[in-house]
Amino acid sequence: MLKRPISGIDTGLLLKDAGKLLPAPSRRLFLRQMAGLGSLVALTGCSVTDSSSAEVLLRTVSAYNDWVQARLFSPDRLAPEFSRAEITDPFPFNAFYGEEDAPEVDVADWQLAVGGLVADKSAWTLDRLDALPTRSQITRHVCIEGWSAIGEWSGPPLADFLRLVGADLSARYVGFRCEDRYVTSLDMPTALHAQTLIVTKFAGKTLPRKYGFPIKVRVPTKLGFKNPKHVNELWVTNDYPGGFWEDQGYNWFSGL
Ligand SMILES: Nc1nc2c(c(=O)[nH]1)N[C@H]1C(S)=C(S)[C@@H](COP(=O)(O)O)O[C@H]1N2
Ligand SMILES: [Mo]
Repeated sequence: MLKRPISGIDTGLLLKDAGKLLPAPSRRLFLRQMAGLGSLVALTGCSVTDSSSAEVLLRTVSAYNDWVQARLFSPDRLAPEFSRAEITDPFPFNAFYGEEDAPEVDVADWQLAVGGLVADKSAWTLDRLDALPTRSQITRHVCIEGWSAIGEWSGPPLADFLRLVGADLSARYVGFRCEDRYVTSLDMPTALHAQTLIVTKFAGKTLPRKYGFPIKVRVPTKLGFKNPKHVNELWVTNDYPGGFWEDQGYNWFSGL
């Protein structure tokens, strides 16, 4: 696949890493069409002399990819929805720890903190969230680790919530922090997407502990790691918030 080997670098591993930095559709394109590091170098004008400049190069490609994807993202394009018969049962669990370590939240103590560029920073209880109009949808969750599953999630659209609290809708990001200290963030157009929900119910019932009780944010236009569970803080900002996996090199936009 490679036109010319570069000394000191395991080019096969490097390409595998490069692939990981890119979301699925671009990753496939990348692996199928890239002639290897030669064309990567031609594309960016950087030369790869050691693994740290290779890393810089790959991050440049990933950042460029975020930029392209953000511009291609159409707020009107909907993720496919499925029938009840297509639901995956049992639905897989995933987190950066095992299922038995999923946070146990006492809803009496729980609040959703709201901060950043919003007019009303008052915290939300689950009852208050439950009083908002909800939407239900059956969509496919796609994990970067190579599995996908179809489930039914319901709750108030995040867009309605952001409008209600007087969020600055021209801000760039919405950040999320969770009970397990997981963090992720969305671009504002995705946060305002019609299918992006503050989920309070899974399969029509109270969201189970392992799937994010009391709330998760379901984003069917993004990879699974951009769907935070056990969210207890949300903030609107123009400062790049990053995230747990994003900070370890996963492509930030990660659209589907
Ligand atoms: N708080 C929190 N949210 C999280 C994660 C996590 O570790 N902690 N993992 C993410 C990843 S990688 C995936 S695939 C999904 C898994 O959600 P599930 O358990 O409902 O399948 O949750 C996402 N949200
Ligand atoms: Mo994931």
